[in-house]
Amino acid sequence: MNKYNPSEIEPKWQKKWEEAGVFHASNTSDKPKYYALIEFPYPSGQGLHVGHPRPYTALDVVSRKRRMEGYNVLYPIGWDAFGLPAENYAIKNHVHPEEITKKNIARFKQQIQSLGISFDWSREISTIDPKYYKWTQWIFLQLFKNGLAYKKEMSVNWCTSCKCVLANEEVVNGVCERCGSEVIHKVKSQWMLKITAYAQRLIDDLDLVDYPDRVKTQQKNWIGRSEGAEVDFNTTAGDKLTVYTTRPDTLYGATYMVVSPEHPFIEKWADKLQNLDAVRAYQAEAAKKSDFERTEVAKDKTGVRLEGVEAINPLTGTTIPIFISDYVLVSYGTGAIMAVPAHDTRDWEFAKKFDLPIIEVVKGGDVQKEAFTDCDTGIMVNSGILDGMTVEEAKVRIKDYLEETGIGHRKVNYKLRDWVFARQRYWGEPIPIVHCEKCGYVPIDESELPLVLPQVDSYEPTDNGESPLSKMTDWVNTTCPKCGGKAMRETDTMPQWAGSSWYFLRYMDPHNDESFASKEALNYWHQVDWYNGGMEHTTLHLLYSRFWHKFLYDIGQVPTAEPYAKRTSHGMILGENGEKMSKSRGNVVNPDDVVNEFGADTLRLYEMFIGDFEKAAPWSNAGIKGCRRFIERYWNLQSILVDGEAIRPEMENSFHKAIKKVSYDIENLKFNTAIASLMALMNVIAEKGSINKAELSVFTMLLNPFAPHVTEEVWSEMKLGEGMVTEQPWPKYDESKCKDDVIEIVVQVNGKVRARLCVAADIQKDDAIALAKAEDRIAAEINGKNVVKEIYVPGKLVNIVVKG
Ligand code: ANZ
Ligand code: ZN
Repeated sequence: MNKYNPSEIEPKWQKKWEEAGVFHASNTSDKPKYYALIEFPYPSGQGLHVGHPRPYTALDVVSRKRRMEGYNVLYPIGWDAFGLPAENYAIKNHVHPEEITKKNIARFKQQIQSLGISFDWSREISTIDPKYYKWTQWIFLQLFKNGLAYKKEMSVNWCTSCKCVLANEEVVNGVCERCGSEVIHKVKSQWMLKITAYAQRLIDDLDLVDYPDRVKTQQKNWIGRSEGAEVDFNTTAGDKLTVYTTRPDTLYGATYMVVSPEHPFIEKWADKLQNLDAVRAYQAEAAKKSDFERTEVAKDKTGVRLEGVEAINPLTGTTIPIFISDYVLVSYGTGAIMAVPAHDTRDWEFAKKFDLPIIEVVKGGDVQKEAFTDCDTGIMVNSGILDGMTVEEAKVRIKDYLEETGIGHRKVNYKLRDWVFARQRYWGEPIPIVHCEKCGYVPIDESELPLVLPQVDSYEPTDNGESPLSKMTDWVNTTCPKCGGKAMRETDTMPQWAGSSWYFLRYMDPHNDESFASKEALNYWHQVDWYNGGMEHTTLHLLYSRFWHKFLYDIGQVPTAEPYAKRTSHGMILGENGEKMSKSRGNVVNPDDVVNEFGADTLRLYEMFIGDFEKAAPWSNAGIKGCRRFIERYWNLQSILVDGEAIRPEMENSFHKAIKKVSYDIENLKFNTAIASLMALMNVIAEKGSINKAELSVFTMLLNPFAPHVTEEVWSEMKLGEGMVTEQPWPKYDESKCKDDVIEIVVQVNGKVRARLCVAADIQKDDAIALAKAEDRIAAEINGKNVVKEIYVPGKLVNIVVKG
């Protein structure tokens, strides 16, 4: 027997698998299909991180097990390769983003291949490949043709450092998610995708999928459905000011109104406003703030009263003032509110500051001292037709009343905003639209796709916020596909999230030039069966891709309403100190170093053993050494191998239990306890001092999904069977052989628990009772008493009934 040498056997088996094509999925197979998916990586300049192999190995374990169970498995990989980091790096180092991206992909590929993940490399895709983004552009055109892509002047998040528009999701705590710089508002004409048209279905269809509760909850909160009413307030300017409220029951307590600084009525009313300068100054201040800053509850309330225009409470007839304040957002509801200081905290603080009346309309708090908000069970007061009702009753009554009188109507609102689908940057998919003075926005002919991203000399963002493509006048100036007149190409590019919104479909048929995937391939693969990815993508990629998929479903392009049947999420791998790995903390572990020192099998085994898959786990060098030792113990089984075509009787229980446990645990994300049960089995074998061929073959098959290289080597060296381990059927267990050999039973005296005993699982009644009576505590308890009854419930308890 040779010494265990992973650096020799690992590349050897990787080559053999690739040559034999054992991980290539077939689009025409009689086997049942299984589609496992991990989030394809963004090939960053840092190379692979030890966090990457955690999900890759987990679904590799599942995929390898599925193949052994007889499935035709699709487990693909590709590159999410457009985006800012490469572009920023390119600008800094004066290399073309394409060049640096391709270099990064090559490095990532080599690193991932060294791990022996059973990806089907023949289906590798890259979002920057024109053959791929042809179809990203094609889907965009279908969205446009169906009225779901539109251009709109709007206030957008603008990163002062990236000089780029950001989606709401990319603004975290008021700063740019990527660079940490301040985010301000800027008005720009933007391409938008109408994801809001799918808001309700994105909530409802969560019932169709198997996602963790925390993922479903986050998506629902992000979509933010609320039920309320829109109410019209007459104003002295003549226009009706419409508000959205979730509490129309508090209408009698509305003592003033607030419009957002961007509300269009301010322009409309400009000539009526006596303090226009102060209003304008306030608008300018507000434009500098992020939504996050503006709506923070703790923030000091500011605002300016609109002098010259007033509103009338439609129920009380009272004249009430109108303010502008930045705590009301232009992008939610109608951009205007009725303020009820007695029952809303922000309104209360504002009212105190500006000395506005506070009228209690729900009994129960002391509204002069603080807002009484937790009032769902309260009784209405000072509320005319609503007096004496519960809040719940009042909500229904007032909505009916608003509708009867035409003052307002029921309304459902969503927090979800339409998706800003454009960046003023170079490194992205060109948007295949031209602008013609006569015809407006016109899609380019589908036969002209892909619209290839032109080579440019300078890919720096421009200071005026236009895309670098705008400087390429030759490319920009074109003819209108509709009227043949002069037209200009759109120069913004698509956001990072475009390519990842449908990539899982491309894997089904990655080389198709006629369509994004053939109908046959789509019908065959149907849907992703198991998708694992990071929690940080819950409200971004996961929501976006569900939206695109639903759209494709609606236009008859895909067979299912939902893209992913099941979703799971892994925890992060932290540094040894329990902190996030980062260069600045100096705690980054490079997977290449681990592979070189210990081998890929050890890294894989350790990544699966490190802890609860769904939770964050700190890296540990001691832990990795332990995993390496375990693999060596497995390797050394070759030296105690004896003949034998069947598992020996005295080993049956241990082996069948291990098969059952590993099988169950893999399906339930309990990779760590699956490995622990193999370690326990190893101890049983060590105690026995030998292992026979049948036993080693089962052990090898169970360990194979975790440590595929070393198991193939032992399988072939010890001639355990035909072909590769990968091609063997997954071991089956016999339930009757899984019984625990020792069980714990309870011993009662007169029905009260007095002792617990470990007994043989198949113990007979007489023996169980004899053992129970012999136990010290029981013997003392029944000593000198009259035993009137002895009961044995098999596998559970002995009860001794005594008298005297
Ligand atoms: C009166 C009222 C009384 C309100 C009360 C609340 C409590 P959700 O549940 O998040 O949908 N609102 C409406 N539009 C707004 C905007 N553009 N910017 C800031 N706030 C806005 O919240 C709906 C509530 O948030 C609405 O109901 C409105 O205040 C406020 F005791 O109206 B409410
Ligand atoms: Zn035209």
